Amino acid sequence: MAARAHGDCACRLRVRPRKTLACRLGMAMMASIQLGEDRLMKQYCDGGEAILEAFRTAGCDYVVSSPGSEWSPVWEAVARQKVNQKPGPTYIDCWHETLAVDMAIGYTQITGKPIPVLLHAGAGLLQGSAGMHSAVLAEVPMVLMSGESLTFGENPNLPIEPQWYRSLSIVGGTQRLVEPVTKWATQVGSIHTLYESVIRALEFAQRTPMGPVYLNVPLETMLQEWTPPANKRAIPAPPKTQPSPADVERILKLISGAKSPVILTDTVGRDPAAFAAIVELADLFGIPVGSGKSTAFANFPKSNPMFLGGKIDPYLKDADLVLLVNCKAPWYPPSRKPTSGTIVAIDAYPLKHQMVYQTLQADHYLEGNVAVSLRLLIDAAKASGVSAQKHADRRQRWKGEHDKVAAEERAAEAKARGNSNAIEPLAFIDAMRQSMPADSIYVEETIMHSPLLQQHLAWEGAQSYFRVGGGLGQGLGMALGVKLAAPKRPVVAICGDGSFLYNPVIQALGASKGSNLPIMMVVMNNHKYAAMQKGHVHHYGDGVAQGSDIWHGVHIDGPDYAELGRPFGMHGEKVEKPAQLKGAIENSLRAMKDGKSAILNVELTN
Ligand SMILES: Cc1ncc(C[n+]2csc(CCOP(=O)(O)OP(=O)(O)O)c2C)c(N)n1
Ligand SMILES: [Mg+2]
Repeated sequence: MAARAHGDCACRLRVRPRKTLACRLGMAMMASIQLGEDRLMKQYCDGGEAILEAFRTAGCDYVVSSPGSEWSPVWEAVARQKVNQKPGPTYIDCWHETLAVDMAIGYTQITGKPIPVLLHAGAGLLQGSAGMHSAVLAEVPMVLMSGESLTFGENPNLPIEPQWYRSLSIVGGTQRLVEPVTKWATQVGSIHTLYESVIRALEFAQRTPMGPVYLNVPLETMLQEWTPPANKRAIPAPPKTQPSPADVERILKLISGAKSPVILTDTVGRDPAAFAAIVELADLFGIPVGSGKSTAFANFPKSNPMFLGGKIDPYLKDADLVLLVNCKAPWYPPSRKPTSGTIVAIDAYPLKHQMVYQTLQADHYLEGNVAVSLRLLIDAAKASGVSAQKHADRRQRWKGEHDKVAAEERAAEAKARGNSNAIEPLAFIDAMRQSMPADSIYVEETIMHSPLLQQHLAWEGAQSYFRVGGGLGQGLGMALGVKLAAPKRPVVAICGDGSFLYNPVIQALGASKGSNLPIMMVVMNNHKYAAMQKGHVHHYGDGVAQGSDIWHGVHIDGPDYAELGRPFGMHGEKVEKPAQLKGAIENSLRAMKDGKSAILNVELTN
């Protein structure tokens, strides 16, 4: 226990009121720097240094935090890092915990690298827990930390501030609060285990199943003297797991023997290498690729002839083989698979601990890093003589279907454009198709408009689209994290009006300005929680609410969202007529080039 570890401390000094806490503890000072006559800065070597050194060793680019009084040891270490001109992570302060966690998610979705997130005690964890839930669902590697006290001021040599006694503590430890929304959560009870615990957490979060790891680091642990390890090692990248050659051979046989195979995927585009591999596999065998119902990434180039996106369903019935590539919940109800064909689940981790119930109806699994698994299938297929010519007919057939779907999409867009009085949702999406640069990244947090956005937004490359999952209110933070990781690409957060209002909006605008992260925010404004109305009618189609038009949980009497950026010097436009769309998007792109975020409040017909 940390309390005992503190008792073990070599500190025997009497408390003297004017001495610093660290002096009283006898904490190690690496050196002192004289900054003029009366400014002597003491350089401590304590738990704060251990934590920052672990971040440095693991190559973390950033630390994101929302402050709490346990973090002075780390703030002191970050200040030392700067004064000593030592390379290390950049520290970002956020005004809200949800924002801090979501920025880390967005950053990691692009880079694959975790960002440590420092939150406050139990209260900060609870505020950030929606983001943790999302990170668990999306298998985003992340390390979260917060603190507690173990001595509550009873140690005369360690006058811990009284708030830890009065209101901050959680019975049983803060880790209890986040156990269901993290992959692993524990307390670090000793300065002797702190450095390696942080390193391990950063490594552990990146192992399958990837996810958020939480460390509760008591103040008493962080305030102790720390001796850096003599045997410091560089942290290796996580190895890529792969399926056995026998499994690869078995699945290749099924693919080679299938007459009408289909691929369904939700998240293969998480890894650009897997995105490239699935394109090659689909092309080699002439297999159409459809979007699963939990699509959260750009998984396939929109213009590729093998892509059918959300229009795959009619073809599932006749599929004799369905490859579920990163597709965790392909049909509903779960047991009612739409085909009598063989089901193969290809995933690093197909059976998800974070799902209460799941059945993939899988006949075979191919487990291991998905990019590696797909590449092994492609290489084995090529080695066995499968060439582009072999499935030319099938490829031609699916190109025909793809072209048909694309023609329907263009026709629907033209029809929506035809309404010159009011903005139909598809007319807005069409304007984005026309005006946004090809390298744009969309972070989408809408509900009823989501299928339309997924189908009609244009993208070709990996990491062009991210859907926020788990709970509303996270799109802005995620978009800011994406921008942090991809500063050269235009980043757009597209939210429903209801979804936008769940976000910590002021805090996100502050982070955009403070960290120089110009993004475009679009509110698809139908003035309601349309999904709630749909759900109500689903269960009470002949009920009183429907009959009397008395709705609850539906209408939103929101402000003009475009005005909200004004105190931050941002661009904002209320877009009420279709003719304004193009100009508003171009103005926003210009604002972003000038380093300013933009908010578009797009008034929609529905
Ligand atoms: C944190 C959180 N609270 C509540 C909900 C429940 N919820 C799901 S969809 C929705 C409505 C969202 O409204 P909007 O973004 O305007 O989309 P629309 O329904 O109009 O398409 C709500 C409240 C949720 N998903 N997450
Ligand atoms: Mg709405």
